[in-house]
Amino acid sequence: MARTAFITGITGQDGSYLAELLLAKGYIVYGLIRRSSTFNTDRIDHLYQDPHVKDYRLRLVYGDMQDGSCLTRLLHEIKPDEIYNLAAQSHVKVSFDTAEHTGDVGALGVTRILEAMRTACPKARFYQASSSEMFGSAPAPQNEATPFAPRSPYAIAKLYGHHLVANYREAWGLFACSGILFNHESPRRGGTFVTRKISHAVAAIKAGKQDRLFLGNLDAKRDWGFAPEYVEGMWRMLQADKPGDYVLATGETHTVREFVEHAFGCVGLDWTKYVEHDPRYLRPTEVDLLLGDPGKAKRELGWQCQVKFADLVKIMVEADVRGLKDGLREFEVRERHFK
Ligand code: NAP
Ligand code: G4F
Repeated sequence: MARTAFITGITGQDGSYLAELLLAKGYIVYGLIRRSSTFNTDRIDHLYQDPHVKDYRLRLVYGDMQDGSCLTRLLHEIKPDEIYNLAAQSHVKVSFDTAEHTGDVGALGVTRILEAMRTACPKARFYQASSSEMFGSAPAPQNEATPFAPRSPYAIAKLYGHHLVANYREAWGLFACSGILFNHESPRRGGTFVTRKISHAVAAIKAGKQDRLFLGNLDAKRDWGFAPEYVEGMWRMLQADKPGDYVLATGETHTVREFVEHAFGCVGLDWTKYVEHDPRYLRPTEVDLLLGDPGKAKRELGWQCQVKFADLVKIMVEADVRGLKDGLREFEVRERHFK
């Protein structure tokens, strides 16, 4: 019988890749979507309409991480085998402006879904989208044993969720895992995260549609990987013999400046002519250096990333260049990337 997965955050970057992966493996996939005034399912529309996704195996259900009774009802009805909790207000800078909301969704939302699972489907397997942001100012390289030192309301919300998962594992015996994922990107990355902001701007500048790119801190260092590989790691965590926490990362770190240099270099432009500093993109507290040690995931899950920094930049810039050249709109750029 087909296995059933429930994904929160299915309309986001990771949710869309994960849905694709699970459907390809024959799962029935339930995705939680929010009511919004304009439809925001563009990252998964190709799956919803795909004739190869037979028998309506992708099923979208309305709900919200802020609505615990809805989550409880849904899990009672669906009784999934696997739950992937990817929903969050995921923008670090925005979390300083919307701290309460970010905590409600990213921290209390985890309580709501774990409580729903405990009563409705305690035998299910649970994945929590924890984040390398939780390491904050902790010295690098960071792994599962590194003490956390969060530097934003977003990171603190994630840390609450992370500890709660460990508690529900110990207290109630749930099969619950946290993936401590370092930054992962793709052509489906939201346009206000720095990598996609850069790749899109490079394409627009090359096409003569934009003349400058305003950025904040160019010195921050991140461990950037390729999102489709990271969702494979999430799935592997739930197939393991026992639940645990795992770092997924490339094991390399690069500055934002290096990303900019490489991205402009992909189209033969000198970035210094186009990039300007804008203090509005600075954060009240910054995470200066993230560099992950994915050794445990390699040893225990056989997970290892293949796409490294230079290839990632190229994939993203080329997707945006193609998208603009063909006059594609945002969702069409993403869709083109599927094919
Ligand atoms: P994303 O593109 O921003 O997607 C976030 C998803 O959460 C969207 O589907 C969004 O739905 C949903 N969501 C937000 N608030 C919600 C609510 N109240 N109820 C239900 N759904 C809600 O994020 P992503 O990059 O795919 O990341 C997935 C998860 O991994 C997030 O939890 C993020 O914090 C975490 N994470 C990401 C990275 C990374 O580098 N990408 C690294 C570590 C951890 P709408 O479309 O309706 O807004
Ligand atoms: O792309 P960012 O906004 O990602 P950030 O803050 O690292 O968070 C992402 O990764 C986390 C994993 O570590 C996830 F948990 C989280 O959900 C999200 O996906 O910023 C990266 C760096 C920062 O240091 C920021 O200060 O880029 C710097 N930056 C410089 N100029 C900028 C800009 N960031 C953005 N968003 N916009 C700029 O103009």
